[in-house]
Amino acid sequence: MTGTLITVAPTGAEHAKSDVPNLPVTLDELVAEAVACEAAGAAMIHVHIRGADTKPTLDLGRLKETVAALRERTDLVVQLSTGGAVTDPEADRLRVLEAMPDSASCTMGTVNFGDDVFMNRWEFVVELHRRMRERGIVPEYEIFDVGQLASLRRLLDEHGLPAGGKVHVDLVMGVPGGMPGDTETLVAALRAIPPGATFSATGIGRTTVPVLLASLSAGGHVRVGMEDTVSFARGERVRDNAQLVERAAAFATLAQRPPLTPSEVRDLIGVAESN
Ligand code: KMH
Ligand code: ZN
Repeated sequence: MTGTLITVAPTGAEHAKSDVPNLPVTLDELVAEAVACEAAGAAMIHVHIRGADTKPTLDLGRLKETVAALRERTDLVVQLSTGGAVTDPEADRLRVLEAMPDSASCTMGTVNFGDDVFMNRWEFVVELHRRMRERGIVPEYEIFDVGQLASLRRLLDEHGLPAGGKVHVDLVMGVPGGMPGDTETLVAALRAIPPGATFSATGIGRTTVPVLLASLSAGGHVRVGMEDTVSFARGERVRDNAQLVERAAAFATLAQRPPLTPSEVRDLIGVAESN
């Protein structure tokens, strides 16, 4: 069995800086967190950016600047979110790819998202997949519910393998409206995953630790970060993203599947070394 890919998702689009003062929202804060997370064992970063007003943005200039800064200061595989915030229009989400990250998220269907709806129409998903392949950007297929894995199989059958020729999935568990974050559901999802695909899992909120342990025990990889939880333990707020990565790295090492390096992860998911 291989080592563990640890992805850090440091910011997300949901938490407000006013509620979570240690959330990295400026470029300097993001890069400082990224450097610390790489030192703690992360190999990939899943990036949402914020504007000067600290609100989520998909501004292309800022995205390009972010990709460049992360490449300059870290060796992390840089993955941009095309999910954005639930309010982002499709055109803006597609334009994210023009920032030319190593990888980008590609959510495989529409899902209720708390009190909101995270829209991912079939035609939009196909267009994301097509444009990523054209640009050599490796997708991470984000799965919020088990049925979305059937859509992934359909996508691969009808439109072929992604750039890099490998299929990597991230199970995002515990979103209110999506699949629950528990071992039984993770095992059910694995039955539906395309053969040969690699997978990560992340659990939102209090499902973070159970999902992390379930994924490690099932041979999977993990995503952690303040996008997914701002609570470290009952009654204890997260100190910073590196604290979550350190814990994931410790669990992975205990499971005898220590953290993979960014270079090993490029090989695992099919990102070209030159990116
Ligand atoms: N912020 C969520 C609405 C992704 O990054 O691709 C969507 C999300 C998924 O976080
Ligand atoms: Zn995200």
